[in-house]
Amino acid sequence: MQLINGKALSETIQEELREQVVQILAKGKRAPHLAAVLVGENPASAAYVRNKIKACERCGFKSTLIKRPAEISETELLQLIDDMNNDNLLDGYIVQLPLPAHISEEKVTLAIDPAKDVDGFHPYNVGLMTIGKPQYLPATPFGILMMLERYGIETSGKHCVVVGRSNIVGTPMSVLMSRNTKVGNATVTLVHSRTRDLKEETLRADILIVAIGKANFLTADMVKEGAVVIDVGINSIPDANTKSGQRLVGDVDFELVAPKCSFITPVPGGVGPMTVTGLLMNTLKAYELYSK
Ligand code: L34
Repeated sequence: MQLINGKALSETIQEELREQVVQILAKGKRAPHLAAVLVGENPASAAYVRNKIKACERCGFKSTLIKRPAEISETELLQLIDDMNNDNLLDGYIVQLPLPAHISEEKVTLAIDPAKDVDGFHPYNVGLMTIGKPQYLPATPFGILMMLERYGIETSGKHCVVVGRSNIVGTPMSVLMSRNTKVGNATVTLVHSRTRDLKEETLRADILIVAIGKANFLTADMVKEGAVVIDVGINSIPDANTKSGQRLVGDVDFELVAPKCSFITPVPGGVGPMTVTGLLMNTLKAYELYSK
């Protein structure tokens, strides 16, 4: 069993990004600039956004954190988005999800200029990805592709089972793994809450990508010997032995699943840091494509 170290790989790729920024600055140009909008006080969202801002600093990107109270109106948020769309010195931005219930995530996503949509969530970018002409890949699937590539994990002809059909992970992941690309060419099965015999499907997987949001959902009896397991879940569970009284776990019962795997990602330190790195890659691409 080999651990896929997302944290270390992130550091390597972020170092490469930093070198590219050094080259940009040496030409007398400005640094790439990412903004992140954080609405409300969700501690998990705050932690993720903090990691994004810290990564920008490490790579020499300019970053702007825009905090707004949970009570912000939809109109005010849409106005902020309009301002960011018109800011020529801002290459890309994200609006961290989830948003408070009174704000339509769909309206917000549609308001983002696709050129600045470094999350890759706008339907225009989803469409480009789906037809194999991607502009920005959604950061988590992008991060997973980079992991598979850099760890030399063969995907062509393999049976990939994706667990979960969210717009930001499961659905795009299933599309990307089936495309005719370097990391791709897999035969993909997408399973979800209505799948009749989930275990029968997961047991057939050479590559299992689990993004369902339930702690310890994937147990050892659901995994084929030698499978590659990518754990996208990030769940906080009570743990009396930690200072905070909580601990992060994925969707995979890591203890018992890991011994069966050829490769497995840990939580934390697996997919999460790669999501952050995917976002930075997209921001540099936005800069290269559209900065004047
Ligand atoms: N708009 N909303 C938007 N874009 C995104 O790409 C996200 N996502 C998901 C939630 N909402 C979003 C993230 O940023 C999930 N996500 C995310 C990003 C980073 C990390 C986890 C999830 C991460 O850094 N995880 C660390 C541990 C973090 C901690 O200590 O709490 C890890 O090692 O897994």
